[in-house]
Amino acid sequence: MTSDFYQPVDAGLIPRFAGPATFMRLPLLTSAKGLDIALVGIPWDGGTTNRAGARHGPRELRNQSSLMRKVHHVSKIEPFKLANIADVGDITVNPIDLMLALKQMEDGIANILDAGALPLIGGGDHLTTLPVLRAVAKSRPVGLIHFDAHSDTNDSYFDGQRFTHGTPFRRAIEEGLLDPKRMVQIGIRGSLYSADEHDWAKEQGIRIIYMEEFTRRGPEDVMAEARAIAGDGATYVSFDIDSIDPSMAPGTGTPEIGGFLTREAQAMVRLLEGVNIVGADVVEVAPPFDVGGMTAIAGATMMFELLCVMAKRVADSR
Ligand SMILES: [Mn+2]
Repeated sequence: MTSDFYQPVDAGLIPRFAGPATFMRLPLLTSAKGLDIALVGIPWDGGTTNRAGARHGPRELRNQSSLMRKVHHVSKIEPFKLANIADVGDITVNPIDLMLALKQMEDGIANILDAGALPLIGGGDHLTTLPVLRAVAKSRPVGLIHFDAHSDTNDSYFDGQRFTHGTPFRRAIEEGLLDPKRMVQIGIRGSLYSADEHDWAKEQGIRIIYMEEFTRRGPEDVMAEARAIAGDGATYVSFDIDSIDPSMAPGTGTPEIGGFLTREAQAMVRLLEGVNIVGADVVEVAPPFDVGGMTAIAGATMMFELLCVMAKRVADSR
């Protein structure tokens, strides 16, 4: 089958360690015009409350994504045959001016959407998801399937600061970007600031599936519920790498033990097949805390898993 779609550099001709690193070894474009899915980096961690470093995530995700091949080994999905996909580079973000950075991220994602492509983002800390949602959910609230150790629905930090990587989903609900009744958070765990920390989220109608419940039920059962919560409507998928156990993904700002195995996370993302995904991200990969690139390869692999289900949906909707 021949195709006019962009293809990764052929690893049979040019070895994986050669050449400039782009997401999935795809061409680097200056615009998303003509693409179905745009792979884009947001190198910014200005919302991080503790250990910074996710600003370096996109570059290392690109590097490790050179290990991805063309065909998914379980679903046999071939994303680069099903959809036109390329790397559109990084959104330029001011590392000092938080409010300006949020505007730059929103505008950058809006440009991708205006070109007719779906964004698949390599972050960046989790506050990057807020401006992304401002662009993606501009015309209507969307659902959210959210993998994370943390709910990220706190109100504020440091004497009233409302924009941090612990607050994006509270802001997004307040701004009408997310329908909390179509939101599910999976893998939540770790010590809390206070016993009532998740009460606000639950009062909004968010379904929180704590790690202990996931362990009891397993990926198939949990994802059947997640798909039912998201329904047929437009849904965003946000994957925080700290949902994975730090023994497998130590390079992140807020590690919490007792997390997903990488294979459990992969199984869950595969079960997103058919969901009406309008954008997705992998966030909080912080290379300064990584060990031998193992967190970045987990992140790059999750991006490939997401790319497969997104490309399949694009092709099926054509
Ligand atoms: Mn998070």
